[in-house]
Amino acid sequence: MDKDQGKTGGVKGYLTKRRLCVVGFIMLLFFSFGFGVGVGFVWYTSNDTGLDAPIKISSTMSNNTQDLDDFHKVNLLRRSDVLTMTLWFAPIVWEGTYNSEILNEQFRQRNVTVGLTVFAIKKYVVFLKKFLETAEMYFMVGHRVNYYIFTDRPEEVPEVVLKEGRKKVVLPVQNYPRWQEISMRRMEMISNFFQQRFINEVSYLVCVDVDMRFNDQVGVEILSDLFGTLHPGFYAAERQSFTYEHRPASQAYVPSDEGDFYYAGGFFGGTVMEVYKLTKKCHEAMMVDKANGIEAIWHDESHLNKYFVYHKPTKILSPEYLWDDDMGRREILKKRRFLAVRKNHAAIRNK
Ligand code: 5GW
Ligand code: MN
Repeated sequence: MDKDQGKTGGVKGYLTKRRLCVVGFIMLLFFSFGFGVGVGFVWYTSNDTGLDAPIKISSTMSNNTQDLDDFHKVNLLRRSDVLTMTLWFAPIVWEGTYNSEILNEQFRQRNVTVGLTVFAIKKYVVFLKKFLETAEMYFMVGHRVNYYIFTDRPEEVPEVVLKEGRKKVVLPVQNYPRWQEISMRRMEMISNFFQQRFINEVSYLVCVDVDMRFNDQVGVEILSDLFGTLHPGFYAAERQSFTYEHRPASQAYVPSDEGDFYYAGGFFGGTVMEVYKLTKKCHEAMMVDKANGIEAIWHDESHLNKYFVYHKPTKILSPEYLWDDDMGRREILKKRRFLAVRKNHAAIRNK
């Protein structure tokens, strides 16, 4: 009895207020170390070097919206106004989340060549001049670039003076009477030139709309195995409002409890191999739809979005990389790098 009492008394005596303070302080140190490692990890991954290791991603990771909220809070540490990393640890690229100097140096050492694919079918050749001129000012400055211009009017491709290390490749292709098909067939045509050109000529492909102009730097910070761009109309939207294809009969169908972001059809890319897999798969899905007499609500964009639900991008570009002043709130951006050109739909599309 005495012994026990003594022991208890000893513990009590040992845990004086002052000692409690010391223990508390040590525990605080311990926790802040863990916190520091956590913050360091967020910092490290959001400063993606562009030299990517392949990332294996579970498609169910983002189904818990509570997790998404918590994750958003962690990311408040990095840039207080925007999400800078996905639940599968893909960086989301905004101005202020990367270091151009370091990245440029790394990609220069690898002597990377970047392919930029663009389609100018029928009247859309009118967009090429501004597109190419501004790309010379802002796209992959200081790196090797091949422009791949898919067109049914090769003679109307404008002569634009290109800087050293940059060249233009005109790829004659057929046109289609329906505009939806012009847009959708891009997937097929890109995949068709994989063997013949891309695999031998470039490391990465960047696939974009032509009715656009560059307005600020778009550099190697975008490069990764597989990347997509947040659509300027949906970057702040909830999943329920994403305009995925909701009819199960379409190959582009995304169930209402799946999907992370709504991506723009007008800016995606990755390594030649990843872009090949993406474009081939999307094209095949569109052919199945066609045979079944169905066309996805937003055409190739719907199929791209479906693809990204099950093949998570290894990097995501903020709407800085595909902006439309008619869609989003301009104030949220520090840079508007690639802008939709206003078009007279009636005049341009139907000729
Ligand atoms: C697209 C819509 C209606 C009529 C014609 C077209 C069209 C698209 C065309 O006649 N020629 C053509 O080359 N395109 C390609 O498809 C362009 O690269 C264009 O950027 C892309 C997607 O079409 P957009 O840009 O009109 O679609 P939105 O969603 O940006 O308006
Ligand atoms: Mn467009």
